[in-house]
Parts: sequence; structure tokens; C-alpha cells
Amino acid sequence: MIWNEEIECINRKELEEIQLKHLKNAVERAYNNVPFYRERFDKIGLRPEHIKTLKDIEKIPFTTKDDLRDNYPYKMFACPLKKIVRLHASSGTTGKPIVAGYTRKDLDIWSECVARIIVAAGGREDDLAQIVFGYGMFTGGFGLHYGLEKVGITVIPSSSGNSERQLMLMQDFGATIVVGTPSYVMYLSEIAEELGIPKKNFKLRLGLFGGEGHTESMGKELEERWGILATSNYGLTEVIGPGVSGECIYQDGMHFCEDHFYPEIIDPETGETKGYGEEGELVITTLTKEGTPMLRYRTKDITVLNPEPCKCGRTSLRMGKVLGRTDDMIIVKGVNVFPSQIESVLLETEHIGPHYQIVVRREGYMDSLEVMVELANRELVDNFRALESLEENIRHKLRTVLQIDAKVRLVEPKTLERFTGKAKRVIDLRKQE
Ligand code: DLL
Repeated sequence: MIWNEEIECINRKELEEIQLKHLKNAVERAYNNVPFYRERFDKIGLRPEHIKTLKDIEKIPFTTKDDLRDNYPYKMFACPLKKIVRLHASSGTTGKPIVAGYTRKDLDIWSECVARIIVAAGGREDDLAQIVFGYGMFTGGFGLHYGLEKVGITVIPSSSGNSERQLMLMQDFGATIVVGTPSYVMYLSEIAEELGIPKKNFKLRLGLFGGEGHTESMGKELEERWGILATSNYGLTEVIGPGVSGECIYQDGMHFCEDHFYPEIIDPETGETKGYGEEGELVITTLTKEGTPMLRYRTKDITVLNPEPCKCGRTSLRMGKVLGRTDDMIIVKGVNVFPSQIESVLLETEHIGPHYQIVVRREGYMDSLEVMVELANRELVDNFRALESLEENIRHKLRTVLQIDAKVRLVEPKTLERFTGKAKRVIDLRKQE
């Protein structure tokens, strides 16, 4: 089944005409309403009317996460706040988040795009979907919620955490779809196992996973454990949230909602445009977004675009798995974590030095984050009570800033590795899978 056959199976030439029309509007709106874009354009003598073909998009300067941070909270908005009906946010490199504003039309388009992805993955009106993404400023919970409702699927908005209760609801309500990060859903299966709940108590048949990627082996494991089809869908707060692209039942790349989001692949070093099938950084331009339009937003996600038609009949470009990121952001349990956030907590805490190391592991199927930090001197080394309370204090502050739990380990002075070149603070042991 295809949610919006007219657009999802459109011939490429017709699609390009629609994209060009939308692009011209988007550029004009951004130029006229957001001083940031106007200044960028004026500086290089670019005017909206210079965008005559899709290829002309390459004349537009890139937008980066730093630009959004510099314009926090509302300066990237292209319409007055009274037109904005929802705000979402995601963590940035400093304490300040990245803000996204949605008009009523943006919300309609958002749920339309998410609906396409749900149906492509095999979601149907008679399904019951349990959302185990966190609700709140994160776009995952609300984003999937409204898309599922649009399809007519019964939503169980249980949100994340309280895993035993999740499992109870999942059994009692007979959920057929689970929506969440792959690592959390894997963790849920471990808990179900520990509790001795037999597999037959669950009716799940489909997993809609996103917010982070999953390897093929992790996908297979999820499929076996739950008896589901494990699909991935992609998005980011800056662009809209989930709904940018998603896998169909053939699990062979994520179909891009190209009439709303225009993708490009660039060389992250030179900024030059790369061709289909070539690996590079994904850059997205929002074609219809009213609240916070993004022109050539650099996602920092490394991937490839595949133009081959898909077995499912959709004609959209398919995005490959995210192969990595160009910055130091790590995703732990679906939450974006920047080493700089951890550093800022450590640096403002007494009795510890500036040397630290972050270790990310996958324990079973759950991510874990450990922060090792050196004591500033030997003063506290033998004082167990003081060490315990210092660890607790750091743990608490990290939880407040990162919104996830980290293990904290204090180590003796001068025991962590020192660097002569760039410091490598993050050891991501998950990459060795
Ligand atoms: O994670 C939006 C989302 C929520 C997408 C739920 C899908 C489902 P942010 O918190 O802003 O937004 O994080 C965006 O997460 O740049 C990628 O690095 C990563 N990411 C998201 N989905 C995937 C995926 C949401 N399916 C950042 N595969 C992005 C790989 C993903 N990485």
C-alpha cells in the first residue's frame, strides 16, 4: 500500500518541476523574512530571482548548526510567533538547544510525511502502535504520534522509561507496532526475557525505529527476538524531526520525502556537490517549511543517495544508512551527546582535573556511557566518603545536562592518556561490532 501514490510514485521530471516551484518560494520567503538569510545572500550578491533551476541551489551558502545557535531562539523564524503553534528542540553543542518552530501547515505536512513512511514500512489502519520514544521537546514522540493517527492507527503513547509497565501495556493492549530507538526496544526484549514473559504474549509484527541507526545485525536480532520486521526512519529536529526519509518493507534504503525536503550530498571538506552513489555529507533544504525554513542545512550525517527505482514502486531517492557523522556528536540511547557538554560539567566541578575520557559501550543491546575523570590531586584519594559524594555530584550534574545517566569513575591523577596532537576523548566501543 502507498499512502500518497500520486506523489510517491511520480515521474522524476514532474517531481523536479514541483521541487523547483517550491524551491523558488522557499528562497524568496527565507530572503524576505529571515535577516540571517538576507545578509548571507546580499554578501555574495545573490538574489532569490537568481534561482532559476534546481542546480542553482548550489549558489546558496550552507547553513550550519552554529548558525542556528547564533540565532537562538527565534531569529531563524520566518513568521511571527503568533503563527507558530508548536516548538521542539534538540541539544546543541553548548547548553542551548536548537529550536524548531512549526506553523499549523508545517504540522500538517509533518504528519503527512510521517504517514507516508509508516505506510511504506507496512503500518495499516488496524494496527496498534506503542510509542516508546520520549515525548517532550524531542521530535520523536510527537512526530510519530500524529503520523500514526493520520493513518488511522491506534496510538498507545506510553513514552520512554518504566520498562515493566511498557511490557505490561504492550501485552494487555495487544500492540502490533513498536515505535522507538532500536537500542531501547532491544533493552525491552532483555527485560521481557528476564521477567520470563513468553514471546507468544506479544502481538508485535513491525518495528518503526529511528533517532539513531541500527546495524544490519542489530536489525536481524530485533526481528528474531520480537518476531517483527525492523525498519529504520530518519530525520532531524532542524529540518522537521522524523519524516524526512524511511524504509519500505524491502528495507533497502530510506525513501526521501523529496517534495518537501531536497537532499544533496557534498564533500564535507570542500563543500562540492557529489553524485548519486557517492558517499558524503547530507545537506537538506526544506522546500515548504514556513516556521523555520532551512536552506542547504548541513546535517553532518554521512550517507549516499540511490536513484534506482525501488521494488515497492516508489520513485523517490533512497538514502543509505548513516555511516557516521562529521562532528564529534555521539548518540547514546537515541540522545545526542556532545563531549563538550560533558567537558563543561567537569570543568566547573572542584577537586577534579581537566583530563577525562568518555567510553561508550553496548552492554547487551543497550548503550552505556562512562565518564572517567582524574582527580586534581591526591588530597581525596584515600577518603572514600568524599570520593563517593563527588562521583554522585558529577553524575547528577551530567544527568541534568545530558538527560541520560552516565557512569562516573574517578581515577588517580596522571593516569589517563595524554595527547600530543588532537585529543581523542571519546572511545566508542560500539564501532567495533
Ligand atoms: O532524532 C529525529 C527522529 C526522531 C528521527 C525519531 C526518526 C525517529 P534529532 O534528535 O535532532 O532528531 O537527531 C538527529 O539523529 O542527524 C542523525 O545523526 C540521527 N538519526 C536520526 N534518525 C536516524 C536513523 C531525531 N534512522 C540525528 N539512522 C541525525 C541513523 C539517525 N541516524
